[in-house]
Amino acid sequence: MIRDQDTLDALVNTVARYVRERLVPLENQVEETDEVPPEVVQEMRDMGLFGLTVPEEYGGLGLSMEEEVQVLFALCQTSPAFRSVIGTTVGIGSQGILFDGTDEQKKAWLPRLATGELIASFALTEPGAGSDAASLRTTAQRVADGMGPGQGDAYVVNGTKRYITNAPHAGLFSLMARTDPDTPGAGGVSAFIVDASSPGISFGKNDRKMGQRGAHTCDVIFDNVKVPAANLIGGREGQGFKMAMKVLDKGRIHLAAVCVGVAQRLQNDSVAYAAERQQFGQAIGDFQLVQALLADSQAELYAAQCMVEDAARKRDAGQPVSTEAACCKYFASEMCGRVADRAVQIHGGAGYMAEYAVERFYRDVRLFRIYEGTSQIQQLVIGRNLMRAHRAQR
Ligand code: COS
Repeated sequence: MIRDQDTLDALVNTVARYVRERLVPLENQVEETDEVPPEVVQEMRDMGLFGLTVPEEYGGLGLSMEEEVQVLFALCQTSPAFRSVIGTTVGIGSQGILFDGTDEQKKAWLPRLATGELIASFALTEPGAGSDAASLRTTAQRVADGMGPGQGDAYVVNGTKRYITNAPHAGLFSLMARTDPDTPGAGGVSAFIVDASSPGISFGKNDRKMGQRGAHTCDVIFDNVKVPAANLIGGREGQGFKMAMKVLDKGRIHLAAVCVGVAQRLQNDSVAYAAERQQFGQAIGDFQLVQALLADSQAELYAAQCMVEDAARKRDAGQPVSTEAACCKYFASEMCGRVADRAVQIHGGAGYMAEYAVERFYRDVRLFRIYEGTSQIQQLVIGRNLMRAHRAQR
């Protein structure tokens, strides 16, 4: 946690200026080349952005969730691909190690994540296991002395993971695999830290996506990959699914903050365009029907921001936030979709043209309603939690 407000303000202002002056001018280049320039990745390392959520004792900034979302509001007022550079490392790829890892695992891996030397990816989804994550089929079979005589036991991993963000750049995977083939569902799943350079790992082609060019996903194929038993997260089998769910609870607040940042950028562009574009002898922003579009977006944006800040504070206070996280992800991602739609509408014909950023954002934001749990999964989580809480009370 950053202890004084001035230091946090300085960090947020530095990020905001970096976005404005450095990243926004690169957006078209990233779209055309499908690559965030390597020098930008290095600048993000130098700014300490890879270590936002890693505790100070492991070399990071150790931001609280409330602080993290403030940084994200600023960082995400540009193409989501830039956030993706650090997204899995500060988020879903590393947090399981932080929550459930042993001291040795934290010491071995977190410092290199904090500097950005290693990129972390979260490997849960499979060709046959998307929303139904507990049905995953990748196996990890324990073999005595599997690392070689006297080198310790190994888990031998076989299976395919799909749509894995940052996989082509990853140094490590937080991998969920089935250690107990006789226990179907969540109970048989364990979590591992897997060195991405391990023999037997291969990668599919980069996926061709609707948007978010510059952020890369692909299949990861594990073919008899030996993982040291010491890399079983937390040292206990059968805990991997719960770890993934805890990681996603936090990830969903993180992603909702991303949606707020992107929606703010869309709103800024829309207001600027409405003030500049003249029709019928006046700025279109002076017409009440255009103002109504802006007002709807502003109200929703403000609501989402308040939700995210509230959920982050509750999480920092140690309260369970599974319901709040799902509410945030659900509302903020749907909000962002509506704001993007209105932004295109306000821009009129220009909004359909590639030379305006809103056309690109309109495609980019579609993913927010899908990954890290679809809107329908968030509804299901919220509804189930309400019913459970009610029954537990009675
Ligand atoms: N925190 C801690 N533990 C949790 C949890 C949470 N948020 N959510 C569930 N668990 C635990 C449950 O308590 C249960 O443990 P017990 O059997 O000991 O009680 C176990 O995990 C299984 O939970 P559940 O029965 O709810 O699992 P389901 O198979 O019904 O799945 C959903 C639940 C659908 C919510 C889950 O599969 C999910 O989130 N799917 C979406 C996956 C996703 O977001 N994919 C994106 C990939 S990453 S980009």
